[in-house]
Amino acid sequence: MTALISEDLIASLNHAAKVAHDDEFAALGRKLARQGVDVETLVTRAIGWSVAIPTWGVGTGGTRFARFPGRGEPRHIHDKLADCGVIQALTRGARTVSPHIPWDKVSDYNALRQEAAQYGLGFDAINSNSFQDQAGQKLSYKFGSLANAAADTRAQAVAHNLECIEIGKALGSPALTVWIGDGTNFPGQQSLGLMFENYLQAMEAVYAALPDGMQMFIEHKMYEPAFYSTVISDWGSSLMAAQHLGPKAKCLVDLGHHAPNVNIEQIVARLVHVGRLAGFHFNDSKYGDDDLDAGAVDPFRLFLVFNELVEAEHRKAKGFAPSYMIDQSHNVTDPIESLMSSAIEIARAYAQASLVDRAALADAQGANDVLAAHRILKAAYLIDVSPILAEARMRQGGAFDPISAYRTSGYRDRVAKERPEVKGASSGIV
Ligand code: PSV
Ligand code: MN
Repeated sequence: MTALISEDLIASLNHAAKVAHDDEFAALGRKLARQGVDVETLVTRAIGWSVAIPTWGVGTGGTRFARFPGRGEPRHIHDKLADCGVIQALTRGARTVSPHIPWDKVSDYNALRQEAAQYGLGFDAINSNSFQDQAGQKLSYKFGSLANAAADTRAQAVAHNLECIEIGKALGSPALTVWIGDGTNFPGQQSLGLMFENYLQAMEAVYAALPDGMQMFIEHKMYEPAFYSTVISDWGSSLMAAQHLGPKAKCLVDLGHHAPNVNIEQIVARLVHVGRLAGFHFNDSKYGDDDLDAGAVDPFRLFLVFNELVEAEHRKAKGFAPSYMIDQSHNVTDPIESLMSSAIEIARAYAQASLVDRAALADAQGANDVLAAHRILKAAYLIDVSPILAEARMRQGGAFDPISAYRTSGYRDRVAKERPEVKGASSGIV
C-alpha cells in the first residue's frame, strides 16, 4: 500500500527543522536536568501516549442552523480510516479510531479491521446511536430510546446496542460507549423517576451481553437534545447507573457535557476514587457542548484534568486505566488539521502534568503552604514541552510540524478530486 503521506516528504521537512529543533530540545533537556528530571523519561512517556480519533470527527460538523461542507469530505468509513491514517502518520499519537454505528456499518468487519491495520490503526470504544432515526427503522426515537415510555421502542434500542457489541467484538473494541439523548422538554412530559428506571432496565439487558474483556462506558450530558431534563444528565446519574449495572460499567467524561465553570477535574478525581473512570471525550467549550477543539479555549483546564490523571497513575489508583478519545465538531476548519492540533494539545497537557514535582507538591500541601503548592502546579504548566512532543513524533517517523506537513502534502486536494463535493444545505451535530 502506498503511504498516505510520503515518508520522503516528512523526512525532508523534518530535516529542514532539525538544527533549530535539536538546539531547543537540548536546551529543554538542560533546563529539566537542573530540576532533576531526565528529558528522556518524558520523551518515552510521549511516545507511549495515544488518543483515539472519532470516525465522525473527520467529517465537517455543523450546528442546528447550518452545515458548510468542506472539500474532499469522507464518504464512508473507508475514507474516514484513510483520514485517520493521515492523522496517525503525521502525529504518531492517534493509534486508534472510535467508530459510531450505524454510521460506520459495513458487511465485513474483519476486513475493516485489516484495512485499519494497514494504516497502523486499531479500534477503540464503539459508539451506539439511538439519538437519531435511521432509514427503515421501525420505531422512532423522537421521545427517547433506552428510556422511552414504550417497551417496544426500548427493546429496539437494546437490540441496536447488542448489535454494536457484536460489531465491537469483530473490530476488537475494548468497550461500548452508550450516550442517549433521552429526556424531556416540558415539566410533566414524563416521570423523571420512571424514565431512569426504564433506562436501567434496558441497560441491564445490554450489560448482560458484554463479553469478557469488553466494558460499558456511560456518557452523561447535561442537556441537548432534551432541554428540560436529561436522563443521564450528570456524573451522579452516570455513577448510579454504573454501580447498578456492575463492574464493567464505567463513567465517561465528555469535557463539554457540563455547566460552564463546573470543576471537571474534581469530577475526574471522584470517579478515580471510586474506580469508575471510563475515560474521556476530549474537546473544549465556552458555554455548553460547544465541541470546540481540545485546548483551544482553556488549556489550563485540560492540564488540570491531566494533573488528576497523572496523580492517579503516580499513586497507582485501583482500577485506573482510562480510555482517551476526542469528540469534536469541526465547523470552520479542516477536520484533519483540527484533530491533529487537538491530539497535540492533549499530549501537551499530559506531558506538562507529567512534569509536576509530585513530592514537592505533597510537601507543600501537607504544610498547608497554599501558594507554594499552586506555584508548583503552575511551574509545570508553564514549561513549553513542544520540543519533547516533536522529538517523540520524529523518533516514530512522524512530522516535526504535522499541520504544515499536511498542508505541504496536498492530501486534501488529492482526495477532493476523488470524493465528490456534497451539495445542498443541511444541518446537524455531525
Ligand atoms: C453527544 O453530544 C456526543 O458527545 C456523544 O458522544 C455522541 O456519541 C457524539 O456526541 C456524537 O454525536
Ligand atoms: Mn461525546
